[in-house]
Amino acid sequence: MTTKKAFITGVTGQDGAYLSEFLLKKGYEVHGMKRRSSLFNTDRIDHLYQDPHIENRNFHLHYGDMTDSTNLIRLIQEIQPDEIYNLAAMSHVHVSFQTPEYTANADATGTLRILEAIRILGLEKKTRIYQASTSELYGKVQEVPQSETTPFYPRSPYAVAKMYAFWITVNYREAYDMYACNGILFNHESPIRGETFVTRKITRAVSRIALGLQDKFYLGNLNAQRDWGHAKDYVRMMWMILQAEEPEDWVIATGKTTAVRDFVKMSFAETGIELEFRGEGINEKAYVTKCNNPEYQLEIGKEVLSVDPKYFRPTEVELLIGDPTKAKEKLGWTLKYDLNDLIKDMMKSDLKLMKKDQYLRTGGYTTLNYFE
Ligand code: NDP
Ligand code: GDR
Repeated sequence: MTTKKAFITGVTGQDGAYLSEFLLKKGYEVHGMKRRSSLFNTDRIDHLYQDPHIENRNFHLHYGDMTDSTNLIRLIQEIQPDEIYNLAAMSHVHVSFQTPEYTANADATGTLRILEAIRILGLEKKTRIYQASTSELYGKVQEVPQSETTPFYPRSPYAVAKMYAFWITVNYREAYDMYACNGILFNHESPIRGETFVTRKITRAVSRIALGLQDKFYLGNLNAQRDWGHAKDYVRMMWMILQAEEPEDWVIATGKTTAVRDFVKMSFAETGIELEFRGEGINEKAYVTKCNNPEYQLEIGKEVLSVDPKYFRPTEVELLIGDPTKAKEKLGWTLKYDLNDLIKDMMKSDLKLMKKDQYLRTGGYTTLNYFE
């Protein structure tokens, strides 16, 4: 049996790292595309790295960028992948309001570049393509829960760019008979989630506050509701989507939704700290009402969270809740993690990380001043 080759764009991101690990365990030869950056940006995949001097490697990294067609064509020509997972994107919804043109270039036109590369190279019959679509396409609530037939109403430059990527993927599938699929994935998180997405921002801040490294933190819209799953479950589905007999588009979600405010309460509860929220809108704050863990010395009544309107978005997505019935029935989609498991996993990891920070501080190694 010949080894299957996968090409992953966005290999250094949360999903790219979990997917690489998953495909390597399945026996794939994995090729990942990373961007050149002035600092190392491979933290999430360093455990998979293989020295380029050893023979028979099965994990390869290539420099590239979604905004560079010739680079993408050359890479795909060299690799001749059986499967492409197009995960690279400017993936932060709030930031996309500040960098709308770049977001369109990387997320929308970038997807077109991959599809065109396949056509130019005549790989339509060989290469299957997974496009990282998103629940952000649903945007302004039209229907709940949201399924493959719910109309789209994108609410950010990111979502509009991803909507183009969704439809160009469908169009190339229909026009050129390509095996190209959209996975409409709802929010999925993990201990390696980017630090500025709300779940990781919360689990990091809660860990630091519990350990006395920080007094309080600030969030935006506490009422937003999201259907949060674990990234490990979701990358498995990316692969299953490309193993289906026919190329289709799929909603992947847990079917449950939770408000940002409740995610905060649940994260604090992991450290034995209970909270009460008082006030409304921009005046809402959270205070400690109980501290059941002797390891953490938080005084009752301490204010640990305020709202800062700078985190509000010009147009917000208030409620996401997915209906994964199609994936459950046709692909056998099952979840290994629920929200409690996810928060436990993230809190355990961030507490460990912050304890390391605490030890470094105590030892006097917090900041290395290169300019002294
Ligand atoms: P991350 O932000 O963690 O990772 C994004 C990846 O894309 C990183 O490897 C990043 O590189 C890379 N990248 C960004 N811009 C470019 C570019 N111009 N050229 C090449 N690479 C680039 O995202 P996730 O792993 O969370 O998400 C993966 C994909 O799934 C994204 O497309 C996202 O929009 C989509 N998605 C994510 C969901 C989620 O809840 N996580 C839900 C639905 C869809 P670098 O490390 O150098 O920044
Ligand atoms: P989202 O994720 O926009 O859903 O996009 P994010 O975690 O950024 O926001 C979720 C909700 O929390 C609210 N919120 C805050 N968000 C951030 N980042 N920071 C805050 O301080 C804060 N306070 C409240 C937001 O307003 C929002 O309602 C993610 C990304 O991974 C996308 O790439 C992906 O397509 C979608 O999930 C599905």
